Amino acid sequence: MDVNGEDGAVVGALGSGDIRTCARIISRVERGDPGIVSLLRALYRAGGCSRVVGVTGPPGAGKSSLVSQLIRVWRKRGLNVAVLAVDPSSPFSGGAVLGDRLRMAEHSCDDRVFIRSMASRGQLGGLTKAAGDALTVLDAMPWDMVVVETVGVGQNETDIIRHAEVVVLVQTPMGGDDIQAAKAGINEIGDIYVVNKGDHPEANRTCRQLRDMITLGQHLNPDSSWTPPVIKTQSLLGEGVEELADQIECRFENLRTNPEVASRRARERVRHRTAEIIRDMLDRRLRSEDGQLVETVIDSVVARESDPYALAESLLATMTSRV
Ligand SMILES: Nc1nc2c(ncn2[C@@H]2O[C@H](COP(=O)(O)OP(=O)(O)O)[C@@H](O)[C@H]2O)c(=O)[nH]1
Ligand SMILES: [Mg+2]
Repeated sequence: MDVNGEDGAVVGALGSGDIRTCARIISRVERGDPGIVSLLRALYRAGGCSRVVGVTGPPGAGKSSLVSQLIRVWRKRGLNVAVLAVDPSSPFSGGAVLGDRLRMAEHSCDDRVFIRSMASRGQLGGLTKAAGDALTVLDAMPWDMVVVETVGVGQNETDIIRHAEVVVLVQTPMGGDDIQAAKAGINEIGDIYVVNKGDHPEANRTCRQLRDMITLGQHLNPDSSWTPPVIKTQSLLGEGVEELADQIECRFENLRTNPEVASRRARERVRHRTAEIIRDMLDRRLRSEDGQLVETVIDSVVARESDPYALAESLLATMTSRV
C-alpha cells in the first residue's frame, strides 16, 4: 500500500507519540471527515501494539472513577495510558462527558496520559464507527494501555466494546432480580467482572452470586482457559484497583499463551469492524447522489407499484457497480 507524504508524516508523528497530532486527527474522525480514510488505512497497518481494554457497564456504575484509578495504578507501574470515553446516550458533549473530565482531571497535567470523550453529536457515520476509528488512531501510538469506556452490556452487534481485546464489565451491588437480569451478559463478553461501590452492604453477596453464575455458565464458554474473576472495588478510594490491574495483566498474558483463543477473538473484532465500515459506507452513499436515486422511484413505492425491497436491491446494485 502506497502511503502519501502527508499521511506518512502523520503516521510518523503519531508513532512518536505526538499528542497534538492525535487530538487533531481524532477531531477529524469525530467530524466524519471522508478525506481521512487513506490515513486510517495506513494507521491500522502501522498499529496494533497497544493493549486495548474495554470498560463497560450501566450508567453511574463508577466506570469513569474506576478508569481514573486504573490510570493511577498504571502510571505507578510506568505505563502510558490513553482513554476514550464514549457515551452513545449523550447527544451533546454535556453531562456524562463533562463528568468524565472532572473525574479524570487529576491526570490532565500528565503528558503520558491522554483522555478524550466522544458523544453522539453530528458524526456522519455512527458513533461506533467514529470510536473504532479513534481507537485505530490511538492504537498506532506508543500507548501501553488504551482504554475505551462505554455504557452498555456488550450484546449489540454495533457495540463499541467489541473493539476491545480485554473487557471489564462493571456492575454495582444489586438485588436478586437484577442479578438474574445481568445473567444474560455473563460469560458472553466480560473477561473480568467488577462489583464497584464495594462500600454498599450488598457488595459481597453480589460478588458471590456473580461467581456462582460464572461457574455455572462456564461450560458454555468457548474459552476454557479463563474463568472470569469477580473483583470488588471501591473506586472512590482506589480499593481493589491494584487487583483489577493485575487481573487485566493476567488476561493479556493468558491470551498470549493461548494463541488460538486470541486469534479467534482478533478475527471476530475484524469481522465487526468490517461490517461497521460497510454500514458506514452505505450510509454515506445514501446521503450522496446515490441517495437521490431513491427520489426518482420513491413515488412508485408509495403507490405500491414497486416495493422497498426492490428499491433497496437496485440501489445496492447501483452502488456496488461504482465501487
Ligand atoms: N459509594 C460509592 N460511590 C461511588 C463509587 N465509585 C463511584 N461512585 C459514585 O458514582 C457516581 C458515578 O460515577 P462515574 O464514575 O461517573 O460512573 P460511570 O457513569 O459509570 O462512569 C459518582 O457520583 C461517583 O462518585 C464507590 O466505590 N462507592
Ligand atoms: Mg463515565
